[in-house]
Amino acid sequence: MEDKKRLFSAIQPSGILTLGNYLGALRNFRLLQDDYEGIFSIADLHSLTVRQDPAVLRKNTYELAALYIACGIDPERSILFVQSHVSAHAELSWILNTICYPGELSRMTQFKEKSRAHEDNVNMGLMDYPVLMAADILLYQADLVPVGADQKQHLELSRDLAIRFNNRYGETFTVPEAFIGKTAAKIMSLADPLKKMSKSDANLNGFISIDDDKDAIVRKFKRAVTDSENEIVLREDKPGISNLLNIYCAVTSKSLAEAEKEFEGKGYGDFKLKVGEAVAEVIDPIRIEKNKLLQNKDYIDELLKSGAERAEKIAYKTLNKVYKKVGLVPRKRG
Ligand code: ATP
Ligand code: LTN
Repeated sequence: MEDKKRLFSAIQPSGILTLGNYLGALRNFRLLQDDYEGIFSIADLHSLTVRQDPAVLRKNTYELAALYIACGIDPERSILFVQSHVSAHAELSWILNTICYPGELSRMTQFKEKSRAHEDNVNMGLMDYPVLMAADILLYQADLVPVGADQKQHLELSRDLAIRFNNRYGETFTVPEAFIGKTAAKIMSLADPLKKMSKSDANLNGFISIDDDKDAIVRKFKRAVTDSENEIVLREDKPGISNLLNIYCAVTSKSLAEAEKEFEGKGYGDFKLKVGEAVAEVIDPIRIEKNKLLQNKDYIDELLKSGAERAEKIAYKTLNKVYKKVGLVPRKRG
């Protein structure tokens, strides 16, 4: 374990996760945990940047913990914890705020999109979101951060802040690398293939949720927006079909050439059904396992408790180093 490089990632408990979250993020977490020391977080503080119903947020936090495990995160080997349980995240983000400039945050794509989507609640947290994310990553001296393509810009800022801090105060942080999967880094909405599949989409037909059963999954794929041709190939002017092909390859591990060959001469109806069935085959066992785990809240509480204890040890080592570097007087104890 000591020789392994370290990996950190997090997901917000802001709703029931989608096929996009699974293929773009969670699935890679599981694959990478064999080669890295994995640290995975439930980014509940990040979720507060858009309005949350407190009871639903609590429920979604447990849902996400169970989902991590159902997707194959091994809580013995990897660390799984809730972000707000380790207060060093909020503390380091304050320090990083002092070396980050408003212009860097206001030009972030996610900030602009979410400001538009939540016009009535454009709060400071929404703008500061990437700084808290940098704190998450830098606290653990992570070498690698697996995320979907939409988070690339935030990762760049984490790197910039690490380098800036190191230059100003001396070597302190590992500069993290993003890991963005090749095939499923950006799964698009089934209802509008030019838009990212997102769990907060108001159009329920746009996303496949981990809680959808086979019938719902197949129904949504049947309705997926495509085009008026009949060729099943990956092409820029065919975003709907390309998205479905991408999904099919990701869930079956087939290559694009294999998939295109398999569906040569077939109609869109057949193709959509096959994609739906293949997705259901992957999602079904995960949903069932997640719901089974949710029956045992005590077990999840216990895991999260020990996860926070393990995470805290690493996080405070970094935070103490940072406080010292910037000139804060250490508190005397005893
Ligand atoms: P929201 O809709 O609430 O903004 P989200 O669905 O974008 O949320 P996040 O919690 O922000 O989900 O993201 C969790 C992880 O899933 C991130 O690594 C993100 O890059 C990845 N991800 C999100 N949507 C997709 C997608 N459509 N395709 C691939 N990866 C995705
Ligand atoms: N912003 C991320 C969630 C997140 C994250 C992180 C991802 C919060 N902190 C640290 C990687 C590393 C998102 O997926 N929307």
